[in-house]
Amino acid sequence: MKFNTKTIHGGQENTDPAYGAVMPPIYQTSTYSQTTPGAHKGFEYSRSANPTRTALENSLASIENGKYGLAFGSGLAAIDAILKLFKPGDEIISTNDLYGGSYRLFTSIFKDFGIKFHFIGMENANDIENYINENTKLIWTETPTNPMMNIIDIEAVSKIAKKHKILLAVDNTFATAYLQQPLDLGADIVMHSATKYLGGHSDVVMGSVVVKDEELAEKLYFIQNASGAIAGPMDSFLVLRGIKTLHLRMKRHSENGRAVAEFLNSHPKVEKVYWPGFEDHPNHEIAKKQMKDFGGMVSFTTKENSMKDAVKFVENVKVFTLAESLGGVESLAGHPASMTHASIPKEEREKTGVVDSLIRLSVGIEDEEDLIGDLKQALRS
Ligand code: P1T
Repeated sequence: MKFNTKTIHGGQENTDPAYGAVMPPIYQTSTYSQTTPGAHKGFEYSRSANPTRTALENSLASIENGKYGLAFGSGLAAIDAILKLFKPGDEIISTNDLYGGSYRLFTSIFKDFGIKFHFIGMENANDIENYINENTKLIWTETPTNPMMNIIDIEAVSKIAKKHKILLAVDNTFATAYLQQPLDLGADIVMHSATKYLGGHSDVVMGSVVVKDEELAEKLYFIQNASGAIAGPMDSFLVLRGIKTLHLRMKRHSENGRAVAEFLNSHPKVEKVYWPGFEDHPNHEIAKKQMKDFGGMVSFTTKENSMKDAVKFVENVKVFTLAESLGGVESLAGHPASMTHASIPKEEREKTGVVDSLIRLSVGIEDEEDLIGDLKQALRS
């Protein structure tokens, strides 16, 4: 099955054995009747499994070219479950440019449980080897990174991970399986904030994890059930519906993303635009190699280079909405330093370029002219 068919049918055989409903019903139930203890129709309690969630989990596994999908109550709950694979004394090497909430989870929760983190730039994959020792268990990457749009070479990192028998996890939130398939490039775990492009309509908070390896899947399933941060049936239905148009939306997000990046790049008030589609982006060739297109996320700074100016810009947009999050059909504008990345200490985030004047755009699927017109007027004011 090709990707554009998988988004609609992948893993969806027999999702409603009762009536043949084309969309899997929302099984809004916590429990399932049994005829004698242990005798049931495959479901016993909705923390362990729920048919609507299972339908979504099968779809997730299918679009990521994995075997096993797991849906969690949020992207951070998904990351939390992955990190519970490890124990005190283990070390994790993470990209230093990543979602602020992931950084907060690593440094404010798992560090206290005895896991050691190394945050490093991964634009040159070979740099990772300098941080590997016998305690290293996981390499954590995001690509493109949030919010600096750095590109990490998944295939190159996976070779290093395999050589040292370390797991490689890729947070695929910005690209989605439409643009990039980390498991095919050698990653062991692919994770999403499904809140974003997978859901696609800014109406649900969810996380997903997909793997190929059965033993790893069993460990993650055990954590999902034992810790309990599952996705609910209504939210599972919404994300499953979102995935059915993922290929159409991502194509359009990428077209509008390109138009916005090129417009900003030629604007006299704009200092620097971060978008991997530019030929002078440091890892443009890798982006071209591992992604189908460059997506709808664009970050930039203005020549004024001040916090005041950036804040004024995000206050003045009208078609774009000033809001946290990304990946919905509507365009959003954000100020990472005070919003999504406020939990990273200023000196740490500034090392990676998340300065006070940085603005991040999630370019939606509206008409390109309206989006550019809006950016023009906001830059003018
Ligand atoms: O918000 P949640 O569903 O828990 O997902 C966390 C998360 C994980 N990974 C990446 C790359 C993310 O961007 C996020 C959430 N990000 C935002 C809310 C944001 O505006 O960047």
